[in-house]
Amino acid sequence: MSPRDHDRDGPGLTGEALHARLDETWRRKPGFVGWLSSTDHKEIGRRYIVTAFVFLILGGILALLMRAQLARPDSGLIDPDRYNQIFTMHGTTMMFLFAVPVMDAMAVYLVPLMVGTRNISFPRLNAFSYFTYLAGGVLLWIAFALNVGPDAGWFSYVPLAGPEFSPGKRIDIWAQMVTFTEIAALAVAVEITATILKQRAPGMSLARVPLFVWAMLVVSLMVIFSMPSVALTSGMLLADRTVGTQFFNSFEYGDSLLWQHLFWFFGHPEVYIIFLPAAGFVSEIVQTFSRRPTFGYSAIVLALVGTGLLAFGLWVHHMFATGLPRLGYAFYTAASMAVSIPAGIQIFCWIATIWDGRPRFATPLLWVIGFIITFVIGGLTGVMLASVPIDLQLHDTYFVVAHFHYVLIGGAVFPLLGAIAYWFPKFTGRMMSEGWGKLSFWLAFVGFQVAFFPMHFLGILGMPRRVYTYPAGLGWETLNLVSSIGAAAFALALLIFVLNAVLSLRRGAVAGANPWDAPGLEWAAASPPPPYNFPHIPVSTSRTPLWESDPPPVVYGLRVDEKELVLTTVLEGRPDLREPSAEPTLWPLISALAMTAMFVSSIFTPWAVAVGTPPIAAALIAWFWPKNPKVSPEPTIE
Ligand code: HEM
Ligand SMILES: [Cu+2]
Repeated sequence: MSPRDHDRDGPGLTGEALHARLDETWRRKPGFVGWLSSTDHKEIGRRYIVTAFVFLILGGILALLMRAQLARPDSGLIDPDRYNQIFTMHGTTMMFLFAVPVMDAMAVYLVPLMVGTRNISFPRLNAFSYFTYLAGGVLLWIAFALNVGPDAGWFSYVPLAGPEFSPGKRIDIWAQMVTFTEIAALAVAVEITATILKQRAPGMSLARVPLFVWAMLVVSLMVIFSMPSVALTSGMLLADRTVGTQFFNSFEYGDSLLWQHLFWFFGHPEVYIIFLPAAGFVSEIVQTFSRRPTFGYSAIVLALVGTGLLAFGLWVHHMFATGLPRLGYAFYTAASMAVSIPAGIQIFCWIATIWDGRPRFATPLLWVIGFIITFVIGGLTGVMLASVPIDLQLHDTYFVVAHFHYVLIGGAVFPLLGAIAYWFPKFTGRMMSEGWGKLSFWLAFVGFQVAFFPMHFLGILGMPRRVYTYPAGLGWETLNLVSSIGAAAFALALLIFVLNAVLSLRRGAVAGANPWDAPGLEWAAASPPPPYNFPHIPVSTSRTPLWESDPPPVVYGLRVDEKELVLTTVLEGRPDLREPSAEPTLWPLISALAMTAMFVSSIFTPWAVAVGTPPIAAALIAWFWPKNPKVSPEPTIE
């Protein structure tokens, strides 16, 4: 027997022998260095998820501080300067360090499993992206602890954020942190796109791709088109502040509105970059717990794509109060209202699925129902704000704060928590407690409404956002107090959720591979999946493969002594090539460190760019240095 025959998986090599062989090939190196150099998408995804939740908790603590300050009129708990830092840090943390990264993180973990492959494409870039994200977040929070936290709001409008009105380092740090997180998000977008287009299991034609995966494909393309805009604009801001360019200075032929255009060209799609993955979670959860395929698959895919396209046509609705040409008002109002159509289509499809199925009201489905109710309210206030006269009235009041928390928390955090409860057994091998899960859901749902519904009225009564206090006698006292109590209840619910997750890690019931009787390929892997995900690459037979046959049919013939992947054709998912997946290495970490050194010191001197670039280049060259060229992959699988 030639060594080659021996080193393939096949009908002969099964059970323990196969597992041991694959484990040896795919397992990462032991110890701390092994941990730092890991390129396993599950390990990086898990790290990413945990880190994002840490930022959620930090951002949540800031939210509670604000609500404590606003609970009573004329409160002196927090001084105005700290308050400015706190709301800016809260918004920045939630958007840049929690909401987008957590969706990326879920995708990094889930997409390879859902499409039936052994690792994400570009696994080293994946490791790199986590470290850059972490560096950006740590930079921001260290600065905040040192009282140099940014204070110009999470969208840092110029001229307030410009050199004249924001001297010091606060805004520079904000601008660099944005760049870090955008690099991370772009890296993940590229990996996810390539994984979805080229690494799907044999048989998974585009018409069989799970809806969460579809959502992530659309989101990744949106990231690729929108993130450069914010990275560019934060770079221009930094240049204005450090080397005296005048991009945003209207007195020197710059244009301060340019900031808003470039920022919201990213900032509006960002909302859908957060919402569409959540919609993907919902489609998966609804399907499993209604025990029937999601109603209207093609309609949902079209809705996802439609949202992705429309989202780029309405950034200007954030700028209605700046004074625009009349035709602009009409166009962007129409586009803003039109984007509710694809959302509506999806909502009707989900309701139809539940209606027509045999629903089992486990916690994940409860979160979805809470999501539908809350998100619809947020959508309705969104349509109101899309109308220019109403927006001019309510602009920068608490009505807007109510609206965006309805869509961000209702539209993304609720589905996310449902998704964690749903995939928790896959992540950890254990079930989360249903009792504590239901308690956390009900407390969160009620607490959320109590916290944020009154803000609509506060806004209509004229309470502006971003004020650190207000005088008594304006009729705002009771509503603010109620809102703060609701916020505390909501925070308690999140705490219970997190505790439930932590305790279930040890004490939860052992799950098995497919505890919910779910149809997706990720449930064909063990729980938690081994480093190689699947002992044999599964074949997709329909949109709900495990409802056709569990375990699914598999292909044979991959090497077991090398990290080999199957590449398939973009449209039909026919097996095409075998390709080695990159080995783990420390170079992504070293590159990220070199980049961090350059970015952080460039806040202090522009020379850092010149001095800091060669080390980055050296690290990248080492990273991509070709070594032990692999046996060239054979073109087909037999
Ligand atoms: C316990 C839950 C939360 C509470 C009580 C809360 C409360 C608040 C408050 C009081 C403000 C300041 C409003 C102002 O003065 O203008 C605010 C702003 C904001 N929140 Fe939250 N929030 C929560 C969760 C979230 C989450 C989960 C997200 C995003 C995923 C988020 C995103 C934002 C953003 C983007 C801002 C704007 C910040 C700025 O104006 O610069 N919040 N929130
Ligand atoms: Cu918008």
